[in-house]
Amino acid sequence: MESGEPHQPAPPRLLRGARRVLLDNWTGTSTVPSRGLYPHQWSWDSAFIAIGLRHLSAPRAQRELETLLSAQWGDGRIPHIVFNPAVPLDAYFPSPDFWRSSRAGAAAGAPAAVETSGIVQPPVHALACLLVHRADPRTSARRGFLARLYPKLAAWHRYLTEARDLGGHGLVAVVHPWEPGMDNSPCWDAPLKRIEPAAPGTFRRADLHHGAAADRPTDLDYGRYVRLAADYRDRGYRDDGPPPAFAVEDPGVNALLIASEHALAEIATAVGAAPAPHRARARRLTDALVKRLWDPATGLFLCRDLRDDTLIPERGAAGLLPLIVPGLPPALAAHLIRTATGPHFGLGAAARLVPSYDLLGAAFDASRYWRGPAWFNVNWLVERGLRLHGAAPLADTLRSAALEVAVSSGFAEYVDPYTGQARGTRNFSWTAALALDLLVASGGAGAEPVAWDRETAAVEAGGTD
Ligand code: 9WN
Repeated sequence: MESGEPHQPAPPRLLRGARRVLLDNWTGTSTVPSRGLYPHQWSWDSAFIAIGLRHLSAPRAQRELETLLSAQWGDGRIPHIVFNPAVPLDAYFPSPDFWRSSRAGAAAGAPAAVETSGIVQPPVHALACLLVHRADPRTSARRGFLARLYPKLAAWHRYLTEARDLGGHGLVAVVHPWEPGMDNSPCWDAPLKRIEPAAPGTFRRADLHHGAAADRPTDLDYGRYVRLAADYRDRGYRDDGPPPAFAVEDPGVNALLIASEHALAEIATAVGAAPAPHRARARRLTDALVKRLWDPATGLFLCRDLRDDTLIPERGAAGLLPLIVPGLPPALAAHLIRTATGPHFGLGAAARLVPSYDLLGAAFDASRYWRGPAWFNVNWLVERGLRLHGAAPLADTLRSAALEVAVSSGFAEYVDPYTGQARGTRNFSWTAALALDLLVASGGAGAEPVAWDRETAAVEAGGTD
């Protein structure tokens, strides 16, 4: 580290490094999660990226979200990938010719002019829009940022709370393990067992060209992901009709929706719309979240498998994410914090960063994707939740650890939760963006904007396309 102190954060190095990652990964209208492994635009990545990008260029952060929302479907869904037509088909799998959104999704309102996936990711977008707006309210107002995005965000939340309330209990259900963003979490092992995998020779993974196989999901998991996605596509990406083979109520997705619904209430106020319906919906969702997914025995929120309406007995990091819900009952928040600092997640003790899965779980693997490694978006959310619920000293500890590890790992996609050693790809956009956000929040860097290029200058001058 530049300072010569092995365990001190290095703000100048972090600032320079994070800026370089975000600059290199910018395509002109949005940011790729990583140049090699993920060469298109991803939904929740863009939300997290915009949260960091706002400190460097608020217009560029606005543009990031606008680009994503311009690919919204007529039924309100925001697709989990927006494909860049300039990228070769074999650079990422599943590619646009697998999803075939403009044809297969036509009845659901898939756009004709851009190819996307047909599934979704967690709704962090309204929260991101609000934070981006706050970074530079004048430019935001001049560009009509919130006024243009508010109806789109409202339609997105309507899609989730109506079309995706598959259990009819007032919570959103996911229909594919990629939807909650934590692809191969051990929470999906039991529901995935029922799925007949696509035959190995029928698809070609591209991810193994960019990373160690031991850090990535197995071929068997991939076969099941492909089968579920193909089945959803073949039913026209419709959410009515017979229940899908995989349907789970996930605490992370629902907690993020609630946090975003609170943000939407503030956005509504800013654009002269009524905030009350959003607040009421946030309260209803919070009640349902507690009723359906809180498990007092483990002190954690669990996933519920809608096929047999039972809680899945695995401790995933998504179960800690309700900490970001403003209206969470204080006793539950206190219990969740005890769980986070206990032996299963090791926060402030055995683990440097919160792992993606139970340190003591039978399926724990410190290297493999969402089966143990620590991810920076999860840690950013937990840090925020700890602060929200009165645990500022613990949040400070987590923030310092995240800043150190972000730099020392080369802005890794994920890290070993005990050692902080890099796993997955490097120069990963949300790691850089969220580290930057934590750095600014800690007072370690000014929110000094940078004029990156002429294109950004044009957006700053008021263009909206
Ligand atoms: C599938 C882009 C995405 C993240 C997900 C992460 C990973 C994709 C993949 O990469 O998923 O969507 O190919 O493995 O699990 O959270 O959004 O960074």
